[in-house]
Amino acid sequence: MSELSAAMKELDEGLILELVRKDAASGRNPLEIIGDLNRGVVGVGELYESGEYFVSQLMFAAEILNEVMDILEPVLAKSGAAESAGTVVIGTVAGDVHDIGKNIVGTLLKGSGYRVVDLGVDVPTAKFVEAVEAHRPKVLGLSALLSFTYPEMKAVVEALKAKGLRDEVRVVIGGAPVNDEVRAYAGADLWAPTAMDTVAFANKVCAA
Ligand code: B12
Repeated sequence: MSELSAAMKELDEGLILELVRKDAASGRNPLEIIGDLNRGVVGVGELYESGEYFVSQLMFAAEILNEVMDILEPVLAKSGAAESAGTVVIGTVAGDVHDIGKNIVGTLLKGSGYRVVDLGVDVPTAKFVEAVEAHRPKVLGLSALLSFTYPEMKAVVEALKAKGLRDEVRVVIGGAPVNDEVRAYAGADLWAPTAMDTVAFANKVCAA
């Protein structure tokens, strides 16, 4: 585990911000920095599951990541294409407020030149449909980390069908416990286990 991953796992805010600033200034690829942080966050999740960390520590991890993203977004923006590669709408489905992974996905997409319309968390089905109607994205990203919110993803896909919008947009789903079975259940086009899969998928869809 790198020093940055370990600092993330230990929630050493000062050291994390110092290392990220240093790495970013030295020209280290921001995607590698995010990779290190991701490994640390997985460690945070494990400590939570084993009872060593509590919800307050998870919230703190999310706060630290938001601060880190404030540092990395301009770096990612500089490395992205100047013109918009296309529009992507993302959001976390109704009933679910997890947003760390979704925010990473949004940041990476922005860094790759996409216009990202982030609807936030706990987004009702109707709001996803309105956003697809208004922004006509080629890709819609749905995030869900709670198993009981999987029906919400299916509901969004069904609502797009009912409005005749389903053929216009590719639906990609993500979030730690999601898998290809959930994708099939929801009627989505792709399950993206990592943020980079989302970017690769958007690149493929938008280039077509
Ligand atoms: C942090 C965290 C929280 C934080 C969230 C803070 C925040 N702002 O997001 C807080 C404390 C609020 C929280 C609350 C709860 N949580 Co919680 N939480 C987690 C935890 C530890 C880490 C999740 C995380 O951020 N991971 C880091 C990110 C980077 O990873 P990621 O989300 O997987 O994202 C990557 C990919 O999945 C993908 N991706 C993610 N989103 C998207 C979106 C798109 C469009 C795409 C394409 C890809 C993509 O790309 C990302 C980057 O590579 C997980 C444990 C775990 N192992 O995942 C539990 C976990 C998700 N939580 C869980 C639970 C049960 C809850 C609560 C119900 C707890 C409670 N009893 O109150 C509440 C629910 C609140 C709600 N209504 O949403 C369970 C869910 C179980 C299940 N399968 O249903 C988990 C799995 C823990 C567990 N094992 O019990 N939680």
